[in-house]
Amino acid sequence: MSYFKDVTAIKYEGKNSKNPLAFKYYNPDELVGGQRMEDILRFSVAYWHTFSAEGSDMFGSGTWARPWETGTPMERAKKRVEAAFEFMQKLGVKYFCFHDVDIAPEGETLKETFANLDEIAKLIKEKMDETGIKLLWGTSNLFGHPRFMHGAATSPNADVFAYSAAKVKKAMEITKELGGENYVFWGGREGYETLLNTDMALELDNFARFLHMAVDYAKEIGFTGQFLIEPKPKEPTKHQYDFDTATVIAFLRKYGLDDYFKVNIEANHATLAGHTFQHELHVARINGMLGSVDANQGDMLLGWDTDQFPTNIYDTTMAMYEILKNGGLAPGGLNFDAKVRRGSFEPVDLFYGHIAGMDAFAKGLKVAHRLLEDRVLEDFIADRYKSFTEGIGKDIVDGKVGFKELAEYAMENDQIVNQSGRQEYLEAIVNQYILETE
Ligand code: XLS
Ligand code: NI
Ligand code: NI
Repeated sequence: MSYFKDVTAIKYEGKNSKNPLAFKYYNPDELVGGQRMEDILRFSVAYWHTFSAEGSDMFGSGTWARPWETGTPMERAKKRVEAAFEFMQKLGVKYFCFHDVDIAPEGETLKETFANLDEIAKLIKEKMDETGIKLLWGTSNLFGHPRFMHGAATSPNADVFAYSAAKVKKAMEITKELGGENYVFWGGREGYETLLNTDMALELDNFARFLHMAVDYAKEIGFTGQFLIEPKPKEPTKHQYDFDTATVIAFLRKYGLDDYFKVNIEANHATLAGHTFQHELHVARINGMLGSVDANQGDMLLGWDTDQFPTNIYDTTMAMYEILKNGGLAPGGLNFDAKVRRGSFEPVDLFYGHIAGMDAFAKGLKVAHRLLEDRVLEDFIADRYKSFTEGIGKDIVDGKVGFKELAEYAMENDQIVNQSGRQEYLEAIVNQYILETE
């Protein structure tokens, strides 16, 4: 059974191709800085948006009516596996990610839920072995079901905390079984609506307890994948505890968890937090915490998580700039946590969305590589801060002076001369690199 009959394997045809089902920039075997593009970019397909979701929104039901979504919940889950692997093979993406509930339906009891998961995980394993497609990360959905109305690890209800632990334990076991290279914790409903009913201190302590238990259990079962926390500032709760990268790092350090976790940066979550995608990547990188990326983009005019396919080349360029400076993302990758619009309801739109995103990142990679090779921003920035490499600046950096010495120095040097930051000049150069890169 084929679900994408009209589509054959997507090939690289180069920038002059007019074929919408071909890559214009993404050429997996092409070397960029001596490394294969595919190995740098490590693209991944998100199971939930691409195979499980139905295209519903707050105002209307699903529009996508996927041909594999027919029959009983377990029949649908099995057909979804078929569709997923056919899609990923044709697209030429080597990784995928899932939540427990994306792959198998919940049963009446937790036991039944786990049995469903085991059955589908077995099918997935067979497909993985057959195709060589790998699991970038697994996770557990701790936000969809009504039982998580007040949160999961930060719920005021200890039974929910226990239930959540059971789900994460199982999802970790399955992730390990499938050779998952990472495990993600996105906060879901870990946050609050009002302090009138919330013990924030206890909720945060409990959240940390939960994550410590996860670390302990990973050690116990020998799961060696990287743990990732995915920051997000709003949705579903008004105040999400994992607001942004800086907040997450402070939390991890406070609770002694920073050696075990890195962050999974999602572009749309960055912009919802009032940051650029690059800012979040940069904060993670300079703290040694950049683990993986949920590649998507938001809409400047909309205040929610629209999870669109990333097509903005300026953003992908600056993202790849940070990723290259980070020495890549492995064992993380670029996971398309992105969905086609509700009106893009045909299965072929899934290809168009991914191809657009892959080409945008491939182009961004090439531009970023050239920017770095030519040290365009590097040299400018080094020069801008050169006052800290000599004289009084060096003394500051070397810890040789305090306020007293600095005051004495300032008395003698109080006619300050500054240099231009040259923002527009630099923006023009970046544009030139984008336009000139083949
Ligand atoms: C939701 C998140 C979610 C995580 C995985 O906004 O992006 O999809 O990536 O739970
Ligand atoms: Ni995400
Ligand atoms: Ni999102």
